[in-house]
Amino acid sequence: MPATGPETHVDAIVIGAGFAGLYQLLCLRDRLGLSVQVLEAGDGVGGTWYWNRYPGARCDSESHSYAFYFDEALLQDWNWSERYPGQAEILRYLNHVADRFDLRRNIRLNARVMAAEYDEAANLWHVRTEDGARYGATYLITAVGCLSAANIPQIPGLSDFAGQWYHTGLWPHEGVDFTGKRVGMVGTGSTGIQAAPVIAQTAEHLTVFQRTANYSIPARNAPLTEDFKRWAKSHTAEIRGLMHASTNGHPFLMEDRSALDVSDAEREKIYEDAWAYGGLRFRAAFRDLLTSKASNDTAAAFLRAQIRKVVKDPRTAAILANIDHPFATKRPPIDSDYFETFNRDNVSLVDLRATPIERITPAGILTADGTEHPLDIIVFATGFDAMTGPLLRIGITGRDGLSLQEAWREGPKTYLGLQMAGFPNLFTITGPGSPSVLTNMPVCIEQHVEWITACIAHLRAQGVARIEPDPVAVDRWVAHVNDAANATLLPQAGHSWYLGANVPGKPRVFMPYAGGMARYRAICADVAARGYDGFVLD
Ligand code: N01
Repeated sequence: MPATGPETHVDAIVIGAGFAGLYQLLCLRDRLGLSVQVLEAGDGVGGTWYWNRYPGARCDSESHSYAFYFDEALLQDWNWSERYPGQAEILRYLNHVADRFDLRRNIRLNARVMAAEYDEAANLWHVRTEDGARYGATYLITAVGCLSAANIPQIPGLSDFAGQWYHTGLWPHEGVDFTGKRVGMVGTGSTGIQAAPVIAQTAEHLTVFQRTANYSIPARNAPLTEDFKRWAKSHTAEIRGLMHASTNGHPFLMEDRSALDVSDAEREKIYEDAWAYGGLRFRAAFRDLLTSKASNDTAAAFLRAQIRKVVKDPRTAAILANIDHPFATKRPPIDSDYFETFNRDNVSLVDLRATPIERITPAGILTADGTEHPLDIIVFATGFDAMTGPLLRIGITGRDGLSLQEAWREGPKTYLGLQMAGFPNLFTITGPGSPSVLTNMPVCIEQHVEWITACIAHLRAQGVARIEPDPVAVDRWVAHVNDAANATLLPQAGHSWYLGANVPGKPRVFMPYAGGMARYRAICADVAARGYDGFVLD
């Protein structure tokens, strides 16, 4: 592909070649017969799993559910090795999917999209990549993920640091050797909680800088038994059905009981069992953990007590258990020996609430109490400019020169998380306003891709040139997204990335749809069945 030259015309451009982009390509090309160009910034497919190669990177969804379910033969042929799939295994899986369905011939790698502009007269999206290549397409579909724009904190002095620093989401492919190094890790979200135990195994010393203490539940990862593998392969329809029926797209349903309806002893036993079983299923132990503060308090108390039981040094345990938000109002991490790691001699914890970071010096991190923590390597496990960041960084301009930045000045406004008013024929897979990050992502991605594919098929069958949402429908959906969040405890974690609170200056709006995946799926199906109600087709 030449670095510059005439515009290449296709029916559809897909940005990104992770789970979403790969499946969208397959559907548009093989099911609808469209010409499709996928543009991918990385030099390989895999999206999240291409970029996030930090130590300990592993999915929190169980392997048998973290997969495409659209093709039975693919389900039967692929073998997962552990209860939770590691980064390298998921990347192998996505490469297998790309090869199996002959997807690579329509994917351009190392092609970061720098601008996408809608041309009303031609009804075309003009797309430009970093190297100057130009494309034109009727349909533009973003498959850029929700957690792909790294949030690197603006801490004074970083450029003077004499050692190396890394963000977990942009991890070097050759890996990082921590042997004999003094490592500082900033951030204790899902990523930091996965990385710390692994870094501690080789580092001379690991200092964890914690701003917000976090709950975590043991993953209990283990190799899958042959029995389980056989069971999963012979129950794919049942597993798919469960995932489609559940709130979060996982293959288990929430228990239909309140945490307040059982005796203290029964509740303790239920939590003990859920702790021993491990993983995100803990959250489903009672139906009202995210809707009743009193119920949530019981889970929070249990989880804080577990931290105190595991961590031997009482001062360290107190800092780790000093959690300021209800359980699961920030995305609940699951871990392999996270709290146990603080019992190691080569690991220490700094409480940034008591002593915030003042600056980074050439030799390490200086905290407000005047202590300079000497470091050779800093790992920023500081998360992402979530959901809106990946879209805003593309440089999207809709009708009449309306930039996405301008349209979303007060926060993201979408209809169903799928489209924005003023941006005809632009579809956003797992966009803000969809359940996305609150779910097991492949389930949510398959639903979005299939809805978009059916929608484009409808437009073509009916000879419709354009689709975009009615601004009234957008306002109604934004209000509904807010109502759904406010019906839960989720907005109570005031510093969560769900609210955009982790990025200075970002509007505080609860971004994902908290009404549940099953309900969302039904709403989308209903909208389509009623002739794309709320959309303008012309
Ligand atoms: O990011 P996070 P993440 N100074 O934003 C801290 C998914 N995921 O990469 O809470 C000091 O959750 C910040 O502190 P605070 C999953 O959806 C999935 O861990 O803002 N600290 C927090 O502790 C997850 O939720 C999987 O006060 C600073 C941490 O950095 C999402 O990705 C694995 C700081 C960031 O936590 C993001 O997780 C991993 C600063 N200036 C991730 N800025 C799997 O399923 C931020 N922090 C495998």
